[in-house]
Amino acid sequence: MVAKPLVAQRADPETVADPDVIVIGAGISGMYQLYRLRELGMRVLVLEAGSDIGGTWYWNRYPGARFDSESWSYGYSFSKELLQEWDWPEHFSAQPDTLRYLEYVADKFDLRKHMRFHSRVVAARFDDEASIWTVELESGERFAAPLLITALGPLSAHTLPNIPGRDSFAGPAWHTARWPHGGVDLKGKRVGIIGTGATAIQTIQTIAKDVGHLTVFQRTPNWAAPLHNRKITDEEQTRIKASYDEIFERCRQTSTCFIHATDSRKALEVSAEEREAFWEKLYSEPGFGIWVGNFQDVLTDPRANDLASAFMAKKIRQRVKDPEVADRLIPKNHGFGTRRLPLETNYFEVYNQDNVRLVDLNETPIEAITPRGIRTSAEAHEFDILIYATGFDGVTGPYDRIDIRGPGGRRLKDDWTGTPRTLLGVQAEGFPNMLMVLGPHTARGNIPRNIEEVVDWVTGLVKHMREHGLKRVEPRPEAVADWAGHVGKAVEGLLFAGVNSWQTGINRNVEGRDVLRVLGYYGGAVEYRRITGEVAAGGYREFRFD
Ligand code: NA7
Repeated sequence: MVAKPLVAQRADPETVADPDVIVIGAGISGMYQLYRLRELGMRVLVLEAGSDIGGTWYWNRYPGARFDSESWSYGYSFSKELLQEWDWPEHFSAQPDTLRYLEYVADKFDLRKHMRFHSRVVAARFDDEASIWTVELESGERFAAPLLITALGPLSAHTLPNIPGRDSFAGPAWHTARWPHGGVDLKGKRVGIIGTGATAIQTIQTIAKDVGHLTVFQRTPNWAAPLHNRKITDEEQTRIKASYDEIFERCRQTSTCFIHATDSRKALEVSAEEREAFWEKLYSEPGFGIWVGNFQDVLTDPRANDLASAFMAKKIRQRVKDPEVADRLIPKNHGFGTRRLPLETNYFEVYNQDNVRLVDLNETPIEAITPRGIRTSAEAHEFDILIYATGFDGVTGPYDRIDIRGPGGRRLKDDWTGTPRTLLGVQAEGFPNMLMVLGPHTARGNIPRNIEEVVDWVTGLVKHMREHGLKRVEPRPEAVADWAGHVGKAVEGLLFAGVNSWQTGINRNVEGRDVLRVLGYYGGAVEYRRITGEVAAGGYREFRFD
């Protein structure tokens, strides 16, 4: 017997009570998935833990939060009208503007009336006989639908540091992904921050000028390159709006969906002068060019990578006055670009300020968080405020936090203790009628571009089912095995695959997440599009339908 879905507790009379599809998450993925499914005439219920839309841009309100994609390559591309209506204020948009953009989209397309907020999903069960998913919220409420689409985001499961005494700190302590909506007054305060990833770098460079004193606790330094952000002028705005077709076409042609295409030359095959000149040029240009538009061998050949790392280390030494501090800021355990490259604005110069101190946790590890601050092996640091910029349990973390059970009680979390098994990253093996947007093994880069492609593809699959009266979809085991082989092959030779980071599934704050895993499809977005396009054109033979 299938649990009858409860009526969503919302004032809006149009709230969907008996959905065809439940979408979990109202971020960029969930919003667009809703839009597309609604076009098919389906009743869609979106369940969202937050109090409003926005996902990443709803949660991550820390000072300095912004994306590293060119704004005009980041927004949704599906509506020409929207593209013409929206003015991005900066080349790399700050979080408040991005959230304002998403709110504009939600209003324009009247998306919220299908959404239920404050609705954190904690469990999802599949009734094998009836082919119905029932999801349960934290509140105990339940909703049921034949199809479940997870739009959880790869970086939504934030993690706190597993340090003794963590909860004993007497003052306010914030994870960057749970930054208070009203902001935090840091003026004149003694602040300690743990972490030096992309988030911490944005936070540190933004707050250093306001705080009384800032102490940065660094376990692993990261390579970082200048963002070179600036305001978009009126002429640029006009030009951008006239060029959207070309911009998105360019994104379609690169393997990461950024506007930056890998250079066809090899670092090892050009002269030292040519190499240096190219790197100087990339270092002076905005965005991810230096990472994904670099010589083609920089992320695959250790010798080329060493040269690039040496160039970046030289830049850090030039920018940081104290040579010892500079040395601590230079990564030693991974090469340039083998972790997600943070882009920065005067980050390294912050360490020239008198009110900023860098504590290298490799020299003096943290022993405990205390009521007054942080105690390392060397000393006790006292703070008014603590900031945890300690990252996320990437890609699989958001799935692990929901008790997802397929036929016979099969638990997704058990299946995914190691590298997940999926078909095209859109379905997990053994979980019928559950489709994923940006789950493991899809191409990732300039995220909204990847999202639009996956959502369009998933929508095509759902449309196919509706047109053929099909009630159930699951991957064929042999197709899963083929895809697993392909995913494994695609990552071969990529230097990042051997380096600890959220991208390789490592998070030392989460039990069991200390083994390298393949969590993306690294054959590039062009190849991913080709393969998924062929599967659709072939009538989805890799899937079994009932
Ligand atoms: P990241 O890149 O995972 O960074 C987390 C940082 O926190 C990193 O420097 C970690 O050091 C540090 N960390 C985590 N736990 C601890 C403990 N227990 N002690 C000391 N230091 C710790 O997350 P971000 O939020 O910066 O960025 C995530 C993505 O968001 C980013 O890639 C962008 O795509 C947007 P570690 O490196 O593990 O030694």
